[in-house]
Amino acid sequence: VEASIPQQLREAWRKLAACEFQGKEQFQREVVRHVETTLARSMYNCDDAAAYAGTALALRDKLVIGWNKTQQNQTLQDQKRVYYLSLEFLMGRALDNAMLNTQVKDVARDGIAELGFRIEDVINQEHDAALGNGGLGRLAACFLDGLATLNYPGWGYGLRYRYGIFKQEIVDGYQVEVPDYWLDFNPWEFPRPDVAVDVMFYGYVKKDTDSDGKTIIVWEGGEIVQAIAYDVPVPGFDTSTTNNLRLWSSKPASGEFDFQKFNSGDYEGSIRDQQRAETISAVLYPNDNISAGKELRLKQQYFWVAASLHDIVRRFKKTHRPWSQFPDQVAIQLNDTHPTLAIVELQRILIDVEHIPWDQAWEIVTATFGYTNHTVLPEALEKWSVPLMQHLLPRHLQIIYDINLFFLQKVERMFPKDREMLTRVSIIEESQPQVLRMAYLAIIGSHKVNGVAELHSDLIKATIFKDFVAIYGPDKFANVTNGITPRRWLHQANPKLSDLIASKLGGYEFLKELSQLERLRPFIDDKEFRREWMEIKLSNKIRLAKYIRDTTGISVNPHALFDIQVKRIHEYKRQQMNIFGVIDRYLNLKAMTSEERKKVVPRASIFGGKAAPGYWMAKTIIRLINAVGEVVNKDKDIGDLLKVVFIEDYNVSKAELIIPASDISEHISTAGTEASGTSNMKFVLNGGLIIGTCDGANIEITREIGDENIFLLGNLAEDVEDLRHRHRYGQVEMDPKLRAVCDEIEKGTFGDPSVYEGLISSLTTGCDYYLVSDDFSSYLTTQDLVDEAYRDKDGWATKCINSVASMGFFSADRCINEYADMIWNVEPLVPVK
Ligand code: OAK
Repeated sequence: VEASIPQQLREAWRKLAACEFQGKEQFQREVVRHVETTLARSMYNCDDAAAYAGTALALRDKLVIGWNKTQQNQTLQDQKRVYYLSLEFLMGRALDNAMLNTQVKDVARDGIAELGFRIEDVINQEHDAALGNGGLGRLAACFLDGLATLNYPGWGYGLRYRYGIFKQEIVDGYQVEVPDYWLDFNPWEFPRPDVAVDVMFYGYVKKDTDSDGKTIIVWEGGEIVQAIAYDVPVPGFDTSTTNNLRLWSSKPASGEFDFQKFNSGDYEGSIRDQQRAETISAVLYPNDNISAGKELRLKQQYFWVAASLHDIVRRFKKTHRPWSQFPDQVAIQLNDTHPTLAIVELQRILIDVEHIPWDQAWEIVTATFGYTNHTVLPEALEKWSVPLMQHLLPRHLQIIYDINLFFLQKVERMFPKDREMLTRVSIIEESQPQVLRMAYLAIIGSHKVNGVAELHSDLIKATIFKDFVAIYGPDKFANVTNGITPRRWLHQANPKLSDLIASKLGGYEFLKELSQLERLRPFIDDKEFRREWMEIKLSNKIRLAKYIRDTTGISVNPHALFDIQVKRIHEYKRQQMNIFGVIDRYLNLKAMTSEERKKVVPRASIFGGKAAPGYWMAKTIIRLINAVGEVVNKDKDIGDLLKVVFIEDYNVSKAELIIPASDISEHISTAGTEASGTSNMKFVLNGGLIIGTCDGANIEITREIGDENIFLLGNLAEDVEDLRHRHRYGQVEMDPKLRAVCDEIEKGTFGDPSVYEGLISSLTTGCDYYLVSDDFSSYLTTQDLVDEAYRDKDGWATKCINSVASMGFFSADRCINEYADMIWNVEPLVPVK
């Protein structure tokens, strides 16, 4: 490489190499240096924000040293790397995580205290990196942590949105969206202006002949946008390995910014062109489990995929290996279908640019990619219009046609008499206009397809991808049950519990080998241990109650049973069933005598979550939760017996506050709809119990912790089809208690009932697609069992501790190892000191 320093000068460099701070004093020196020089502030104007900036910059320097070494080592070792392509990375805050993973938090706490600041206040200054919607984006973030911790050479590739997921404000009970401009001060990213890739859109395709007289295909004449890399260091826990998350930002390609217009005084025209380019990476689409189908979204997808593949191919070509070895050097995982065009783009590069014969190229492509499906909801399955693809990416559409043709020929050979099969499995759906089924393309272009929990993986094989199992055989389909990083979701979110566990297990080894939690079991009868355990839970509840009081004015008794449902608002997740249950509870309390009320277990029903801005029904559910809260929380008859809270703007850092405070959390999706769920794992790991349906990972959680430690309810996935059929044919009477709840809403007890007409009619004329009525009585009885169990404080503690001891399986590290063995075929690297 031309930029590298000549051999004879390298000794001088080595002597001068930057080194990490060691100990408190050096840390403090670095913080003060950054405050005084980088920020040009002083002790006379250093507020919490400046203290955060100084601390973050000191930590960043530390990370960069390990990061550089890791990257040099990965290049030197030249082993197979894995690339995780995800349109979403819901990283949350970085400072606390960096301190914990590099194990300098105690030093930093003491050091910053001596400079006049509380570490918690400093940490709270940080803006969440919220480049994601929900489960899929947070999973990507947990996977990056796992990859680094296990020393895998693994990169993330994503988009650097200028605006992450919107901030949610609640105004008069309604959700209002506010843009999340998060890049004002972001010390965790490094712009790489030298890593720039030109990406083309539109244009036309023509046949040409090369110098040897061979026919070649040329795609040209399109609009070019430049992708600039921004790198984010991802430190592993207790290792020097620091991986890279590369996010692409769009800008006009050099020469594209219209100087003609600019010089002729048409500033607006020239700025418009610039903005058009910048718009590509401007904003995250705020839909969770819904595909928007907008042209700009498709542009985002291709822009990101083309830049990432260019980067990966460039890195491979530096090794001068033959192309046949590409899959031995590169594994690419597709996080849902959003990056499916990567399959087409790699095939295009191999055939059009590298002139490799189709079959050989296709073998390389399919050996490289793996595809993870994250949902069976029909509205989330991506389908792009053929005319749109033709316009935006004409060459790619041709290649898709060819992929489809060869695939259908193969299917025809296998099932010669089955015309319907061909229609069913074709990438092209014969609708008006025709659309491309991206999931089918992803399956055809990958060597492995996986679901994210056992039930989900079984369901995709039995339903949406059934034909493909017949075509490829069952071995192409696998399950990798999701996991979570115990570093963020136990150690960082719940330091007291982590410390208590460490005190019993003799250190923090369990954070790297979560199955070690099993060793808690001998302490189950240790009185002092149990007391400390429950005291920690109470202190986490007090912490949350204080936050709720400070932000909403509602006072929640920390001794009440905290019942929490925090996740994206979606009909399939059934927050409506929860709030209907709350209304039923309220009606029961109102009907009781004061003597009867004395026996009631006080409860705080806590909700949080964002609705997609265009998802009217989800917004109505938020409105109802807030309306119920307004009535219940000021009802003198009720007092502490029931409180209803909606926490505004649920995000990763709020999750870290909320999850450790739960007694019970709700995971009550209609069976068969929630692919896995991951917050269910977080809640149990933090010593909370679950009320939930037999859906997603709830089933495996039950298997691990035992069915005596979980409150299961409702119909099974196998019953859903039949129940829906009966609703459609008017054969189901609404559950009487649900009827009573609806009547109460319609009476106007929770304000203008016309607001909730649509919500209620979804249960009646709408055929109750999510089967609220069918599960409602089971839900209520199960909630009664929860109350009953909570009365027995000792029994409850036993359940919680036993559950935590059984959660080892749900570590993201286990997941990453499964992907590495079964799908990626990559090995860890020995980290450099
Ligand atoms: C988002 C957009 C499109 C398709 C799926 C999603 C998504 O977030 N799915 C969620 O993925 C999580 C991680 O695998 C699962 O735990 C959730 O059940 C699933 O809804």
